[in-house]
Amino acid sequence: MTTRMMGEKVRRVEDDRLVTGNGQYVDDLLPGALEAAVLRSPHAHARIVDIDVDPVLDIDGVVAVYTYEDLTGPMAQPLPVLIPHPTLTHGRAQYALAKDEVNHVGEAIAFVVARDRYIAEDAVSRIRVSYEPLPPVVGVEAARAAEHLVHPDVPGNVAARMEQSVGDAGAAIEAAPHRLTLELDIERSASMPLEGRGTVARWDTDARRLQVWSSTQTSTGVRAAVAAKLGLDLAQVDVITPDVGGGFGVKILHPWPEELLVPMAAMALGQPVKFTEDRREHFISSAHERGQHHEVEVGFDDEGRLRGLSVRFWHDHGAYTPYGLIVPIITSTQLLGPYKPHNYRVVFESLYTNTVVVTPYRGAGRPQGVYVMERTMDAIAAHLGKDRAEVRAVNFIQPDEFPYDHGLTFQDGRPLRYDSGDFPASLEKLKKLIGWDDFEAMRDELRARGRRVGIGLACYVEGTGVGPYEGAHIQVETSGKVKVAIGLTSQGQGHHTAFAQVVADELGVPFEDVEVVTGDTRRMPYAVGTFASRAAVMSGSAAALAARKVKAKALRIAAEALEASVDDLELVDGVVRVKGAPDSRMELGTVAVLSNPLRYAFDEASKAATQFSVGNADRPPIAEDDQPGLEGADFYSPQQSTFANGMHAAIVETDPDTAEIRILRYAVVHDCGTLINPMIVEGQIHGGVAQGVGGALYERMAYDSSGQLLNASFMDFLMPFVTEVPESIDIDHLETPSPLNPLGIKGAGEAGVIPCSAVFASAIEDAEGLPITSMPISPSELYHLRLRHKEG
Ligand code: MCN
Repeated sequence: MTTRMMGEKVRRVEDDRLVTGNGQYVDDLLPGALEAAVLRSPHAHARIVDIDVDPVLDIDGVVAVYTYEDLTGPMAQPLPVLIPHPTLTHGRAQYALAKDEVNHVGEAIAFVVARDRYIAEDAVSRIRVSYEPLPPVVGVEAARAAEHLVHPDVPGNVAARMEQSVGDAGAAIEAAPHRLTLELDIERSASMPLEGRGTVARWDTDARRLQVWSSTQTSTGVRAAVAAKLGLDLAQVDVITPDVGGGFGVKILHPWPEELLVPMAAMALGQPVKFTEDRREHFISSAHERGQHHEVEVGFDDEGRLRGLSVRFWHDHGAYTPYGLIVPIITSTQLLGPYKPHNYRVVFESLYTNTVVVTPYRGAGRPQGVYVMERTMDAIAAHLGKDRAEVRAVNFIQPDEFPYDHGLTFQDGRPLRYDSGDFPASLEKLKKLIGWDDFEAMRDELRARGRRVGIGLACYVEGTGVGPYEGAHIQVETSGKVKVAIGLTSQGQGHHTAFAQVVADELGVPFEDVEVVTGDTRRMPYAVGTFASRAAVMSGSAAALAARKVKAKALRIAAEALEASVDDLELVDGVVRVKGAPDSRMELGTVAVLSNPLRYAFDEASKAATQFSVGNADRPPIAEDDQPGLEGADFYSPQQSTFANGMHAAIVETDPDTAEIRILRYAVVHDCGTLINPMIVEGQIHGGVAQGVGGALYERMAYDSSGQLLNASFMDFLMPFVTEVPESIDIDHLETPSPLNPLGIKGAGEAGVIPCSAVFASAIEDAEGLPITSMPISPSELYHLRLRHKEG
């Protein structure tokens, strides 16, 4: 009996290499390459009057200096605005090097290539730029006031205004027995991968081929952008993604200036060129997210059942819109979570500010949406004096209502339709896991002893596994080993393990015989990338489909050789055998040998290749419509996203004097459909919760009114240490398989982070008895909130 690998807690095959320091990151590659450094704007908003690079040109070791004036063809055009949307009437994109204006501190102005990084950095500091400072617009309030404009041709700083509604929210709220209004804020944060952005490129002048290694979440995206911007044929560009030390969204589809400038310089100079971002550059020139201000109006009945919900929010988009409206659209559509508001109206404005651009950061707009919806649920419960879990339960979409259509449309115009879930069952599991029903007594008892403890919960639904497609190529080698090429890249999600599990089961080979290769356009040139918790659904499905194809072919070839019918064969543990006749068998490696019409026979005794044969004299022919080689590829393209869901709960204690916030317990119930590897999913949840703790309690981008980021280092930008994240997280899974893909999978990679701000707001509010309406809430904010309430 062979072990089924799907659903097993298999240890990650990639980890030994990584934790023993044997990973290979971009900066480890092509030692001796020329190194680049970037001159970045010190102003949040300014016109560039003049750039003088002369003082740099004579520096020994400086090889080239580029400014906008040196860019030609497509490189002189703005970077693309990805994912356009009809309501994005005023989308704006930056240039690879600023043309005549800078719109945030950190925007790239000049690119210096030198013998080493020290020389490049020194040279950068000697470029003279004269600026004409312009008034900066910092934060949502200043953008709305529109006293100054970020882009002079964008009235009111409004990149886009979008509205969607179902039913008549206004009338329903008016007619409801109870009404509430809330104002809720969430501040800017950002992904902080250990490895920043990095690119190295080499141009082969003779072959006219460009090789690029990039720390990216999408090799094919970099390839497409580099080819288009540098005027190359796609086939002239290979992009290879080695180990990546985290991405969390910041390395997805949109090309960064440096990703284009490095290959451009490598081609021009005929020498390899490398750029490795430092931490400060990551803060001021990559991407941020989360910053939004929300106004909520809700109408409900005596049970807490939603009658109507109206949400208006303002999204701080930063200086440009590289990803169109994807983040605020996700907030606006996925805010509803597991609930049925019946009448819903959402309006948002996306606003330009002179700050770093917004691109999707793990969770992408959902942490804000969940925070808004769950704060609303808590407010309803408080207003009615009801249990917070109960109020949620009366609003749940029921298990027999799937597929459930909210009546909203998503970014691509398709309806937002949930495919599966069982919210009441998840809530019951969560309540048990955290001890919800016993908590009240415990809280009262601790309070009597002067301790402040509180419990909170939050529910969410997350669209995952977004299309359009993903593929897998599988090749069985003559040794019987199986190579699986997946087009997307891996940043630590355990793809090499998980997809090997899928293929081992689907093909019928030992897990140890399967090797997964990711992120190499030479191996799989057609792919989209790793984001939106899509790899398991997309590449998992593609790997299963490709494995089924290869298995069918193996059985066809083996059937000829064994003189059996395909229906009588099975492929188990890497051996094709006739069911019920154990001696009638053939190793999969032998099938691979037979699949090749041109081959040597191998003499076991002399360990030598003995007999060369062409054609099919001594072997059964491969079927007429088959192709040589025991290999095959398949692609998976879904009709719509799958919707994962989950619920988190936390128990916190706040110090009555210092306002320190301690997490006493944390529990998660998660439903990502069929689990490929529960240990990986749990690891993803742990990582997500750690990130969510940061977002809820510590991390914020502290801009001053002139647009300077005051905390652009790990000394000042507080991230949780191991001492701040929960000591353990209790996790329970619910598996409601998705009917939309062959394995029933839904995504899991972002789930951990999504409800954290909502959970901690709920728990701290419970402990303190004070309304929490702005996140993050650090001890000092809590302390000041207490003071304000005492005074007020
Ligand atoms: N998985 C599973 N069973 C399921 C669903 C998922 O075993 N039913 C496994 C998958 O096989 C995969 C992992 O869980 O190994 C995550 O799968 P998935 O939800 O498809 O997410 P992706 O692989 O597409 O990863 C993207 C997601 C996102 S959007 C961000 S941001 C993120 C994240 O993953 N960035 C990460 N997790 C990260 N983890 C690390 N270490 N580093 C990052 O940069």
